[in-house]
Amino acid sequence: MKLYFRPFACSLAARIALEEAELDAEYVAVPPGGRLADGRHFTALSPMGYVPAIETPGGFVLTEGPAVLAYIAGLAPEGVLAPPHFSDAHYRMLAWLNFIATELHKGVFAPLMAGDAGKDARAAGRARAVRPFELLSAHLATREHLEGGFSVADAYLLAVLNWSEHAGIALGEWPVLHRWREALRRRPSVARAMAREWPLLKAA
Ligand SMILES: N[C@@H](CCC(=O)N[C@@H](CS)C(=O)NCC(=O)O)C(=O)O
Repeated sequence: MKLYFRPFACSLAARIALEEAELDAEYVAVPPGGRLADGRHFTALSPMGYVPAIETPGGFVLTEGPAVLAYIAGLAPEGVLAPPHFSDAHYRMLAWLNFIATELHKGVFAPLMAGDAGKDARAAGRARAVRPFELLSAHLATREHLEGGFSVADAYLLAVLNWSEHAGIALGEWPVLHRWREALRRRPSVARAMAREWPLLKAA
């Protein structure tokens, strides 16, 4: 399986999941112009040009972070990347994936990190962070993970919270989330995934 990624983008969550479950994958960095080494343009795989995308040797291609993460979780033994199938916790984990994708990734961070975001747009973006950050802080104040044990939802949340400072959000003002991020960064799979992508980000 190939994982198409950009360093420290939301695709980092998929790399963390693969590391956590010790699943083999080939990691393909999508070049700035999108032209892949095999001659295809990345949009042939991911029509919006977005990472993450995965491609199996059999030609199965999947895009959209939450779906990609659910797919990878399904490849791992039960309980490693997701709560047991059909359990309440499993569906709550899916709800967290959607929450992170919509309320945080696209709702808060994407507008804040857009190159053309002016002062007012930034202020509005930071204001939109308050409700989901409050909700997450209350939830994680008494928990180590979003739902039961570590899951792909934690990996996605970590990938998104990594952008805080770049997006102009001082995560230190959210002590629960700041502590949670620091703790998760110490998890071996997370530390390994970040260490692999850090030099690529610096070189970009
Ligand atoms: N709806 C997509 C959005 C993914 C997305 O926004 N990916 C960003 C990186 S986090 C991307 O590839 N942006 C294009 C670029 O960086 O050129 C998903 O949920 O996977």
